[in-house]
Amino acid sequence: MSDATECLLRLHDDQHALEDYQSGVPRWCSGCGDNAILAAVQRLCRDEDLRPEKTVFVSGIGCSSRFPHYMKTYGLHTIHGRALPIAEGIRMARPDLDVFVNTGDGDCCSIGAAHWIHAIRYNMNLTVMLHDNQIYGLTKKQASPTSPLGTRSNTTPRGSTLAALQPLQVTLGVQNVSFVAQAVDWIPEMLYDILRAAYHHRGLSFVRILQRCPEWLPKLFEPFIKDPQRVCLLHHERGLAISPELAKIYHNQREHDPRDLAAARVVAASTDPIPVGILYHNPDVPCYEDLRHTGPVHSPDSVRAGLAAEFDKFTIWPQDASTSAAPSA
Ligand SMILES: Cc1ncc(C[n+]2csc(CCOP(=O)(O)OP(=O)(O)O)c2C)c(N)n1
Ligand code: SF4
Ligand SMILES: [Mg+2]
Repeated sequence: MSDATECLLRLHDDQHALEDYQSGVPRWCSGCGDNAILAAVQRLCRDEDLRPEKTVFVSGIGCSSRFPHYMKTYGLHTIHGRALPIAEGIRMARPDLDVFVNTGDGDCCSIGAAHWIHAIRYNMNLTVMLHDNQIYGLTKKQASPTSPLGTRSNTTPRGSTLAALQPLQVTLGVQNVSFVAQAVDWIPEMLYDILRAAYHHRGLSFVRILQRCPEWLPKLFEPFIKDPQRVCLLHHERGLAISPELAKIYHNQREHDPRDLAAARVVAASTDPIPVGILYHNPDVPCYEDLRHTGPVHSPDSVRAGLAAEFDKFTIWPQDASTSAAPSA
């Protein structure tokens, strides 16, 4: 983007309101946790005064992947499992944009698993939300890799036979991991604080959000919602503080230093109580786009000229064709 265009955009820079980020009426079921995630993200955009024209939401396929439709920003509702590499491409070409990724547990941990692992290692500056409802929602109840052992679904009518994959543990096991957190859709205050910290981290922030799907697994998180003792809030001076209001409800708290990777792995292993907060944060891991930074981004004209030069190498001009040897049979 030229300096002149940048200047013109700034002329219209009023403080944004919530409505500036809201688009359409979400088609998610009532009570779906995706609604709470959307509300927290729109609030974050408003509070950080993100410019809608410089913000992009990228998703794969699934109920949760409808997310970009409901944000009045740029957005790409892409291909199943491919949100991360597409977001990385955007980041590489347009480092001036804020790039968010919304991906489901099937999208990220099943068909997109290879991209997930490599995205962690590349550590590009992206805010990634894993909407983990532990089921394939859009395709009407198939078991996902994160479905708890014994989950009855259309693909596992007698109950799933494999132990659930643990996204936090997987992510914390990958080289160059720099930010890992867990949120739950039913504690909006923590969800917001975690997303805000994730947004401010330079590098790939991976936020797993336990998300309710009342349509296919209505009882999944009920015991944890009814008994606050089964949720453990993480706090630390280098992480998040717990507000007095939350502390009144959630007595189960743990001081956890997010710089301690070994301790983060221990915390990640717990499924009951559910740890909520920042598990790991290392601001010193380099971002791939910084390591590969090659100067100014190419302009459309320079890209066009470069492509024309490349294609010209393969052009067969009429005079060349008449002198070239006939292909042998
Ligand atoms: C290549 C390909 N394979 C399979 C599908 C079918 N499909 C669409 S969404 C989906 C799973 C969605 O589950 P999840 O990612 O957990 O998202 P949710 O709907 O639960 O938010 C599948 C298997 C597809 N669209 N494309
Ligand atoms: S099927 Fe589940 S995940 Fe999909 S919109 Fe409904 S409640 Fe949400
Ligand atoms: Mg899902």
